[in-house]
Amino acid sequence: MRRFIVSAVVVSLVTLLVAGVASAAMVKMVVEAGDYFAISPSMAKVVATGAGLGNNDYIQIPLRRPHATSETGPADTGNARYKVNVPTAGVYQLWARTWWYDACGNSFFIIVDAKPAVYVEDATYQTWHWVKGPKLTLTAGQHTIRMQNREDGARMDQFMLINSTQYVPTRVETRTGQYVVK
Ligand SMILES: [Ca+2]
Ligand SMILES: [Ca+2]
Repeated sequence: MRRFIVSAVVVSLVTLLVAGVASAAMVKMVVEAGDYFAISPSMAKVVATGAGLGNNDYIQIPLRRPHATSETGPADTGNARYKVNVPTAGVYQLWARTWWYDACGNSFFIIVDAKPAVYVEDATYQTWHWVKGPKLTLTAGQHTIRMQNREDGARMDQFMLINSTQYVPTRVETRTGQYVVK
């Protein structure tokens, strides 16, 4: 009898825990850089097999000659535009898997819907790595995300939106095509 009561309590606790987790379900949206619905120069898509990339592609603002040696404004508004279907309203951490040429080629503008531009950057050069970007407050439904030229020599393989502050990506993520509208 006593064992039965303990079991019943444990079952109740597990039920509560599962319900709690379900109400704050993690949403992870992984977008391949090549899954844009529109692109305009100088943003360009590059196909590169065997380079450890998601879907063997990336987008880039090609390196200009001469490459800037100081922080100057971008030469054009080249960009790639994506549509994502956000299943649950919330605050989403943006991460971008990037490759930067140098300190004058290490950022992209990010423009969500008609909001002011923000950007992503860090100081790790000439290797693919994830960079933590801005936090975005998103309603449920469709949103447009524009990755735009800020400096030449910047590349992006994937980007991710996740409603968790705990998750830190370290390698190529599995594309979640169900959230992307092409
Ligand atoms: Ca820079
Ligand atoms: Ca890719």
